[in-house]
Amino acid sequence: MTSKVELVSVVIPTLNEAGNILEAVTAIEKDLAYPKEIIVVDGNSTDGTIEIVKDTSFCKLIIEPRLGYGTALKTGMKNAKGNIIVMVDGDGTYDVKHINRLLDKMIQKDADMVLATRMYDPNKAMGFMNFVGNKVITFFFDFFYSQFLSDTQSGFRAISHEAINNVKLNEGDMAFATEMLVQFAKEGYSMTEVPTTYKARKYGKTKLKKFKSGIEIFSTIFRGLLDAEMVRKNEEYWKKNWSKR
Ligand SMILES: Nc1nc2c(ncn2[C@@H]2O[C@H](COP(=O)(O)OP(=O)(O)O)[C@@H](O)[C@H]2O)c(=O)[nH]1
Ligand SMILES: [Mg+2]
Repeated sequence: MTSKVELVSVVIPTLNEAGNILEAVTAIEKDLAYPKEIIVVDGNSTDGTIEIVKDTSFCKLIIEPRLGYGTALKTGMKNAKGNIIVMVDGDGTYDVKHINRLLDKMIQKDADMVLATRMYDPNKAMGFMNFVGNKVITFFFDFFYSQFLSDTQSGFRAISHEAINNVKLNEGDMAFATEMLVQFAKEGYSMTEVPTTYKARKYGKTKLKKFKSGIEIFSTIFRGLLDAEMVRKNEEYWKKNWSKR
């Protein structure tokens, strides 16, 4: 439950995003209507990203030399002071102008997480393979965890800091985003969406390894179910046997 925005910590992972990062952080600094801190977690970029971030007066820079999207976000979240964390990529693909929509919806719905969904984007900027992969993953996730999300792979989210502190997150790479949803669903935290638009990457390359991440994401979804099943069986076992002690 998040009934009030006290401070928003925007956490942005970057790895060689020199041509994208300034536009993203400048837009956040300008458009985010709530009290904020902007934390960039960089994986030792070699293209000048670090210098660009240092030159802004409004970003906190953390260097996380251990590679991985999830590892970078976890480090950023650990250092975040806000009661709400917004995570967003530093590659200029998400429309950060919509950041207030996430927070407004969070308050309006008293939600624990709000995701920006790219599935209603009129420009359909997502690549075909990413779109299909996302749809399949989202179908399985919604079905098994009784949710109604349309874009489980969205990396633009507002999250209750308290809720994220209550769940255990182990994935170090792209499956981190799905693991978070699995853990939130299992804990009964509420998740909802707002529509956003999406742009193709203008500079640099994606770090997503589709096959490797696909396997990791599916095993995260199924591992979550095995755990849930085990908990349910344990619970049944104890209920049945408690009185026979
Ligand atoms: N610090 C850090 N950031 C990363 C790493 N891998 C990806 N990122 C950043 O995480 C965001 C998402 O990665 P991206 O390559 O765009 O993945 P895609 O959106 O799935 O294509 C971007 O801002 C990347 O720069 C990493 O190992 N370390
Ligand atoms: Mg990207």
